[in-house]
Amino acid sequence: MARRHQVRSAGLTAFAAAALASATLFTACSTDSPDTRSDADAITVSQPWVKALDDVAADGGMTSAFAVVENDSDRDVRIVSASSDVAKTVELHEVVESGGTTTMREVDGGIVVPAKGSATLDPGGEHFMLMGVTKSIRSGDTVTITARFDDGSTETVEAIARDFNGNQENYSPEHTGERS
Ligand SMILES: [Cu+2]
Repeated sequence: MARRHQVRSAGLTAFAAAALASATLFTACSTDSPDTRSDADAITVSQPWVKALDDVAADGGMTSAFAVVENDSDRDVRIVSASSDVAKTVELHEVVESGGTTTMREVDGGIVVPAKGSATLDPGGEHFMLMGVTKSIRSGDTVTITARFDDGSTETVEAIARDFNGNQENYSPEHTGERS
């Protein structure tokens, strides 16, 4: 009776030791090379451009900016807000189909750049919406756009203005008071 009990507890101990060892291994693995970079350091923004804007309304015009955003880290990175030197405000927008028309609206929770992946901001998709633009932006001009990430770090890029007439999305009703 006593011997049998001994054997069983030895078996349990071995099992516990093995479990502990694998838990330790797992921990060692996941903390091997912690990515301590800020979101901005993990992100590369390329091909930034902005739609040229010729006629600016007295109360400010609107245009959109685009880029390819790559994430070199093992975690998703989120763009939570943005600003620009030529706009009063910049919103993060997406384009959605609604009742047969395409409409743009603010992205809920910001723009996600997946781990080891990228987000392509382009006409017809996610974009920076520059609102309250008070001067015209001509093809070839550069405007400064700063993206702010979830952890508070920021990345500033110079976007080149281009004439672009495709994908003129409708503005959703809450987008503007300029509807006639
Ligand atoms: Cu928009």
